[in-house]
Amino acid sequence: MESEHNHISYSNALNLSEEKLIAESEDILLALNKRRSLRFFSEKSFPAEVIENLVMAASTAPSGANKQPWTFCVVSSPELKKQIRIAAEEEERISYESRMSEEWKEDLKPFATDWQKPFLEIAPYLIIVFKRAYEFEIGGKKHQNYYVNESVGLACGFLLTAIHTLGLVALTHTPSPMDFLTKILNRPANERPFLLIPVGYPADEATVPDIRRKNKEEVLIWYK
Ligand code: IYR
Repeated sequence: MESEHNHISYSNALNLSEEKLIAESEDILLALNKRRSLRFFSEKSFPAEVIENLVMAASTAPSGANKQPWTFCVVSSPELKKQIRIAAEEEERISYESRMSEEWKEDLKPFATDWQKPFLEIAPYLIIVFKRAYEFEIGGKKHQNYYVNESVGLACGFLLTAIHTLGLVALTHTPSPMDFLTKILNRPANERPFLLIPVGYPADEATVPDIRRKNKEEVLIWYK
């Protein structure tokens, strides 16, 4: 391939046999199927270096034109966590009282959620993922990013998978609206909050809703 741009050779060769491919893919399914969104966290913490590695693992996700249009803000300060909880609960209280439809609240009944979000203070780390709609070029001109929601969604998927792989737990929390995070974390105009992800260990008495995953026939259609 002729290109004025440099390409480098690629290899991730494991050369697994077909049997190994099947066995290992089953293991991946079993492992990922154990992931659950947790709302009950332990106060127990772990080294910040772990979070940094997890964030950088997330940042390996594919993105439109490799713009990597994300910023991961990690909050461990108790004062900031408290501010975030107060602001999130205020928005959530209004949402549950007047913004969410009856149908929506009915759909949420199995999860037993309400406006109260104590996990925002209990979890040792809150990762607030911001999407970057555009970048500021030198001189202040705006340079648009591409497929920003898809890219940041993928990075969050990588992050959740990495967290789960360590036996840690997380919640994909979307207090709505989320602009309070822009203010509290003092983020620039090109960034918008995308997802708030508390990370930690599950509380000893943690429970999760008894829900089921769709089966193969419901999610997979073959065109052979
Ligand atoms: N943001 C609210 C409501 C909520 C909405 C959905 I869609 C969920 O899957 C879960 C909760 C809250 O966090 O309670």
